[in-house]
Amino acid sequence: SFSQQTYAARGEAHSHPVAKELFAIMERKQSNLSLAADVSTKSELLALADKVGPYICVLKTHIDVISDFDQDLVAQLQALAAKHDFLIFEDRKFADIGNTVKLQYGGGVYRIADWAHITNCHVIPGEGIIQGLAEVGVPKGRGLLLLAEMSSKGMLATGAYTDKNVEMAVRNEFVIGFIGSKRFTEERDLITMTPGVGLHAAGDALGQQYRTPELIVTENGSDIIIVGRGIYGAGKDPVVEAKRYRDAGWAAYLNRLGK
Ligand code: 5FU
Repeated sequence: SFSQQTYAARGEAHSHPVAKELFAIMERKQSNLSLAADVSTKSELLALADKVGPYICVLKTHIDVISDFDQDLVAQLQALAAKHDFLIFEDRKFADIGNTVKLQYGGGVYRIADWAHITNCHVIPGEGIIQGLAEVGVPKGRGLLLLAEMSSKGMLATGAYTDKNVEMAVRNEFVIGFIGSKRFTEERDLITMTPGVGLHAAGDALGQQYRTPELIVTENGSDIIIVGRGIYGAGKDPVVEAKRYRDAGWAAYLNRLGK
């Protein structure tokens, strides 16, 4: 199983450039932690990314919640990604027909494909969404995650719907993995990234549910933990918390390998 192999070995064997780079970063930094940086201004986002950058493999953004977004923000994020050696994942959750998502991914105010190494989509419209995104993303060397599951209470991505995500991921080279809670397939080395990870609470008032790095990485075989408020939440020192989650995620990975 890919879960029994090191990130380094998986990176060397991988055919997708984004996955290859991601595994290499994880190994270099000994980190399978992604920061969900859900702050609402440019200065807060840049300050948080600069502080926590040394401890993460991926910075996950919701660029449309930044009230003073401009192209300089993107340039500065890219500079921080180079400085601290992490990838940028815009958690856009595209969900429209192929032709529309092409416009949304490549253009508009945000021009996501120009700066996000990774983005994601729902497959609710059918496989054309992947084809539309691929037309923009493949020439730019980007990668896509499918939302095979979500972390929130009562979410509807289950059973046959989740299975369809896995089938579509296996046959589309642009897809590098999933958002979900576990490893889904051994057919290609598809990466699972898991949000809803926290050591601080069981959930929030709006349906979020938190599980531990041990459950997600050691038991379920997921590859990357995504942590937001557990790191930057009220009263927390983001550097202290990022180190804590980085260490917990890496220990869970070493346990999985039996080391
Ligand atoms: F796809 C998903 C999902 O199923 N659950 C999520 O929580 C994405 N997320 C994102 O992860 C969500 O939009 C937040 O950006 C982040 C979780 O943040 P938290 O502060 O750790 O709860």
